[in-house]
Amino acid sequence: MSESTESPVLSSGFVALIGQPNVGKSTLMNAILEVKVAITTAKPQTTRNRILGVQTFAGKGQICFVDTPGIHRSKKRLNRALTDKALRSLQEVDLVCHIVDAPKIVAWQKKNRAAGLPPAERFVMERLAERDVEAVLAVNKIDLVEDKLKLLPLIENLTETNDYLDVVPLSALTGENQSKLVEVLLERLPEQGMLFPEEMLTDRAERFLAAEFVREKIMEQTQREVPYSVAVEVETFRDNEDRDLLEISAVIHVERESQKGILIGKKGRRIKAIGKAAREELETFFGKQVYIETTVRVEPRWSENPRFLSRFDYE
Ligand SMILES: Nc1nc2c(ncn2[C@@H]2O[C@H](COP(=O)(O)OP(=O)(O)O)[C@@H](O)[C@H]2O)c(=O)[nH]1
Ligand SMILES: [Mg+2]
Repeated sequence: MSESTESPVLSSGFVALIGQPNVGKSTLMNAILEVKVAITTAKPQTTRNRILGVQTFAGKGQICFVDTPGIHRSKKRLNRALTDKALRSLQEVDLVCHIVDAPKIVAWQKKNRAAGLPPAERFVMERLAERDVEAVLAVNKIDLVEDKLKLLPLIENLTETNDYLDVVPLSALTGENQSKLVEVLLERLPEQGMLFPEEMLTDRAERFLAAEFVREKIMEQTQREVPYSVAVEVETFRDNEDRDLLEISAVIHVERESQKGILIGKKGRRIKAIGKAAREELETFFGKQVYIETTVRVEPRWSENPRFLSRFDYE
């Protein structure tokens, strides 16, 4: 048997996307998948679950991303559960992709006239170092760093604590250098053939994705504590083939009566706007007309309630 007739074994494996809240983990995963499976907003702590996103690169391999909640220090039960969830995923993957927000760190250094890292970033670095995992560093949002010369000293600061296999500056928003990251990840993953069928996108059910799109619209359209006091559950997800329509009903749980008032808004205007924005997003995703009905329900202090947290797979 000559070796030249054998096709090469493709690389594949699980890559955890980890980092502080709001550094662009979900945006990066969606960009590489070319589909939005994880919701993203300008607010921190948008992601609350581990979400698998699979992309197959023909002839090269398959990357199975594990998008995670942001790692941060907090006293709140929900936030601690989310950080724990992210840290646990470190142990369950082949490779870690640590993402940092370049312009944010540069701004912090300028403000503090310091060359080190912000405490919140050091917190993530230390958690990584403790676990002794193989990691690649993705220095994100370089589209917002005007002076590209600032990137070199920044990368030096970032690589002082941990030994990264590779460092890739990139932008998840513009796509700059994204293919370089893909290349680097594929190189580092084991040669073990495909783990999932080529058309596999995520392990999350349609019901979960629908609830997440609704939560994204709420997070975008509300302020202060309200985005963090909301949990969304899809009760009905019915494909009405006669009418070629997806029928969805969602319950929006809030913690207080006042939050219910805010969500519904004057003459129901806000909930209507949320429903409309969610419907448009769902129609794009499912490629089908959607009818969506929402109900707002008060569930006092759900974010401190272990039973509720596990029902939503937050804890
Ligand atoms: N300018 C810029 N914004 C980005 C980039 N990547 C993510 N963002 C924005 O950063 C915010 C947080 O992104 P998200 O993916 O939700 O962050 P996550 O909490 O780490 O998952 C969103 O407003 C994104 O649009 C980037 O490369 N450049
Ligand atoms: Mg996220």
